[in-house]
Amino acid sequence: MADAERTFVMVKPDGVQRGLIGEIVSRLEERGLKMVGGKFMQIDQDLAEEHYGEHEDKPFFDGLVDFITSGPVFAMVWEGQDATRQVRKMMGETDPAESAPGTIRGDYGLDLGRNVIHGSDHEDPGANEREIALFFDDDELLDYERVDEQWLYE
Ligand code: DAT
Ligand code: MG
Repeated sequence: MADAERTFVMVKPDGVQRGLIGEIVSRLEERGLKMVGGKFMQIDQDLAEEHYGEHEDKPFFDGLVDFITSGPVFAMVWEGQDATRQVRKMMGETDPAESAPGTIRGDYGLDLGRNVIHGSDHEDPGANEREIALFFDDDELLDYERVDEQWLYE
């Protein structure tokens, strides 16, 4: 496998409330990505502010922090070839209204502030590792082989 990497993915509170955890996990699993960590959790204020620190000066920051702390989320780490960029492509655009049908945000969202899923930014080098470390301890991430890997990668 070339470019094997890990990326941070999260079903946001709206996705949890709307019963979309299974659908989102299924899409990533069926694509061939491998879940190596998962945690159903409530994000507190400090973690929210750190996770979204790059947006602290934006007008939507407070609303974003309120939203992401408003209910449980399902935080995950997924591994695979070019995983960060591929997850972003599967998510669609930041605004669900601009996201193509077939993408997660394009199929399950309508509003920018309720866009169902988070994935590390592939255009921000190190964002994946930084976010994984923020949400998971090393011993919460598992190394294992999926039985289909020899059929997924040349
Ligand atoms: P993404 O989640 O696609 O990485 P981002 O990092 O630019 O997008 O922004 C983080 C989240 O903040 C995004 O998922 C939804 C919210 N958001 C972004 N831009 C916004 C805006 N102009 N108004 C309201 N919420 C916004
Ligand atoms: Mg982002």
